[in-house]
Amino acid sequence: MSLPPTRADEIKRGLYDHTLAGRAREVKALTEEGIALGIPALDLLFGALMPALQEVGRRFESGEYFVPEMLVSAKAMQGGLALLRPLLAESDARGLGTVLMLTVKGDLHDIGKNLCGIMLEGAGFTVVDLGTNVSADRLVEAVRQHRPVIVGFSAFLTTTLAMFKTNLEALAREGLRDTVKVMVGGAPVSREYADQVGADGYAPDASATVRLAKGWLAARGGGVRDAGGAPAPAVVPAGRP
Ligand code: B12
Repeated sequence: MSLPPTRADEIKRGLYDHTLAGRAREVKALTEEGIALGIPALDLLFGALMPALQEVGRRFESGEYFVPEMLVSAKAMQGGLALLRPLLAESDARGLGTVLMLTVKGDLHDIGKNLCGIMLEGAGFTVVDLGTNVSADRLVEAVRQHRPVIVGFSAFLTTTLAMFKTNLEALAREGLRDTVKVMVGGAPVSREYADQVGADGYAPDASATVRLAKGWLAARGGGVRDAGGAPAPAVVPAGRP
């Protein structure tokens, strides 16, 4: 005999369905209710919002959904994510250093990057988010300005993956490559591809991103500098997560 669904189950089911249908108002209301009821933010995210977006991707691939459907679903999901953000990023510490995050030029996908940013903030990093469609010139300028310890490139299109290499080359040309660790990610990215373009690390999801970033700090003795502070210590060779 199965138990009747609890309100928490109904909320998660509703979040999934409404995200899939792109109903932003309903997603916002249910996320608020879920938070008020004490459903863990990670449960709302990984138990409802993310699976819905995965299903959107599946439907797009099979021709059931087109760009407009994908867009309204993504917007609805992001409305929920914005409400969860303060809970996911709750942290007393902010001293681990600055991570610069961006989606590469030509690419507008930012949900995965945003999620990584939120989790990095939660882990104690200061995150500077440059947004989407970021050129190599803008990256170089931002590295000079913010002096991050880590830079993260996100790409979701096979056609924009090549920008990882463009960005890495720009950093090298400007003498900045050895001042930062570079991590890459996004749906079509693999560890092999990350190695091939010369990134220092790859992570398949936000938790692995945090592990990777923290692992790099640990590997260099936890020593970090403040954003805008003294020059970065030499980059140490890093293992993959
Ligand atoms: C939502 C969505 C959109 C939205 C994006 C809205 C937004 N603000 O992001 C909109 C509607 C704008 C869109 C547009 C397009 N899209 Co789109 N989109 C998607 C969809 C459904 C979901 C992507 C997503 O956000 N997933 C959720 C996140 C959380 O995914 P995730 O991979 O789990 O994220 C984790 C990791 O990737 C990692 N990670 C991510 N970034 C980083 C960065 C670093 C540094 C690290 C370490 C880790 C890391 O951590 C994340 C968190 O855990 C995917 C389908 C899919 N399966 O990916 C298609 C998809 C990516 N899109 C696709 C396509 C084709 C397009 C369009 C070209 C469609 C068109 N004809 O116009 C345009 C391109 C626009 C552009 N120039 O960028 C294809 C790409 C195919 C390919 N191989 O190139 C996909 C795969 C759909 C498909 N199955 O065909 N899209």
